[in-house]
Amino acid sequence: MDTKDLKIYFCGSIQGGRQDAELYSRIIHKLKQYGKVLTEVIGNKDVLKIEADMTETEIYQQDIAWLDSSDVVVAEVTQPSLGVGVELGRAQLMKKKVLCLFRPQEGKVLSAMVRGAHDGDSFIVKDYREEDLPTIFSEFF
Ligand code: 6IA
Repeated sequence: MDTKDLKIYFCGSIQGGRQDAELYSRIIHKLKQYGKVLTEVIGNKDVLKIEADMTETEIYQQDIAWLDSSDVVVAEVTQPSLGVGVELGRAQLMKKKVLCLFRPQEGKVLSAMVRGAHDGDSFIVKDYREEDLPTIFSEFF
């Protein structure tokens, strides 16, 4: 498959905290080089202010359907988020190719349930700095 046809499910914290929202937006911009990002709204810094016209059940069902339809899952996991944890567990059960990105920093330790899932093949966990992203993505895709 041409990488441009890939469906990419990006995961990032929403209710877990929006301190990395601008970084998510830059990551999504880079991912668009490789395919269609299904979850672009995660990069919108005003996402918590958007008037939702969907119920939480509808959001959940839409996200699970998008996850199911995706070819790859990329998650920024530095800011802990219950929703991202759920998505990663589901993606693993769906046998998706997963890339988790963590920025090591003072006071933050990535959950063993994410780091421990690294298998070097279909579930990849990478410690990174933002400037490493072009290389990481070109190796992953
Ligand atoms: O527990 P969290 O809220 O931090 O979970 C974040 C993850 O769950 C993201 O990776 C999203 O894929 C998914 N998620 C959580 N809330 C929403 C959402 N809210 N819309 C889409 N995906 C979500 C409504 C925003 C809407 C008003 C524009």
